[in-house]
Amino acid sequence: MEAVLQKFGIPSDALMIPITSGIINKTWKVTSTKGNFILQQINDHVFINPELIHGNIAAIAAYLKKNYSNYLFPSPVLNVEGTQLLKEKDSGYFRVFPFIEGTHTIDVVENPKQAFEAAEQFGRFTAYLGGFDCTKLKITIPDFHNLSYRYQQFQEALSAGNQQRIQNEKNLIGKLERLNFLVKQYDAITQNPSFKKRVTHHDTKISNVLFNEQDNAVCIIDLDTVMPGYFISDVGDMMRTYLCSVSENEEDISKIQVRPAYYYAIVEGYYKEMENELTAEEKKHFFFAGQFMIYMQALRFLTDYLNNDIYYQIQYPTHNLVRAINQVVLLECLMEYETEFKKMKL
Ligand code: GN1
Ligand code: MG
Repeated sequence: MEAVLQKFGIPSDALMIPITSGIINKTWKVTSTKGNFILQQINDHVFINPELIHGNIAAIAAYLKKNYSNYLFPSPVLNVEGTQLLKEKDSGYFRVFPFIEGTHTIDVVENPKQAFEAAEQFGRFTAYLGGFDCTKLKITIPDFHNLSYRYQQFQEALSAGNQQRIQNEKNLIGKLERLNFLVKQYDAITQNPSFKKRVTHHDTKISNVLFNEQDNAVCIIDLDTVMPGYFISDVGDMMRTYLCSVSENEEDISKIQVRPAYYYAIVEGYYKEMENELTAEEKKHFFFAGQFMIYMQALRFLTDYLNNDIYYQIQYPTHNLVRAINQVVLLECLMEYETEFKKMKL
């Protein structure tokens, strides 16, 4: 690590504190006499070609700088080789971001204002990049939010996965299978010309927004999965992570509830930037966005559990199972609000 820091011009005696909210890459806050930074080691099992991420970030940064010069976009720091991405022979890919002073991240949304602010930020990102040809972006993870593909991976896990785990989780598996009408609705969207592909963040969880001390959102971070996509990915992941007062890691399912005020805050924040961009057909699917993302995440967590935890970082053996159950409960809670939320004129 000392060698890595030095290659980014950071003194090797810097203090490194792990940030554990992400479950793919490894992240540290680095405090040094040269300033504060965020250091990341990219998970190159998940991101097979990290160069693609940095090509995307550079293209977007250049567009935003030219067209929205006041937009705060934390670009990675250059290393001694003059590149953003450092490849170390034995330990993989590293990059460093400037730490934006006076900001912090949160892990659960504590008030509707935070939900509004975050939704506005992610909406603004897509809206500002409306003139950027999203097909120029490289696909950093193929089929990332392709629900059909995720369902197929789930089915593969059911035949080739850990037999004991499959046996024990029959009920949960059955529940997810009965929800597969959501896959059909997703497939219909992919065939519907009224659904547009736009520059999509694909990871709009609340910890990917930096807030200042007044609880105002300052900017968004984590552009690793920025790719062409549907708005349901970003809006859906906001619902998945802002509607409930506890995170996907909560074991006590009695704490999993949907907070209507946060739903309305997401609509308002996102609409502030995107109302004129979305087609009427897309607007009709606003509620579906939440079902789509929560269902996909439940499938992905359970698939990983059945495959013996090869994808997500876990803290204990049943962690992915707990996450999958949590997401199914959240999905059921959301579906109880279907009639109420769909009354909102969108
Ligand atoms: C992963 O590591 P993190 O938190 O940025 C995952 C997301 C999931 C999320 C669930 C590349 O994101 O898709 O929604 O975990 N990212 C990847 O916590 O798989
Ligand atoms: Mg991420």
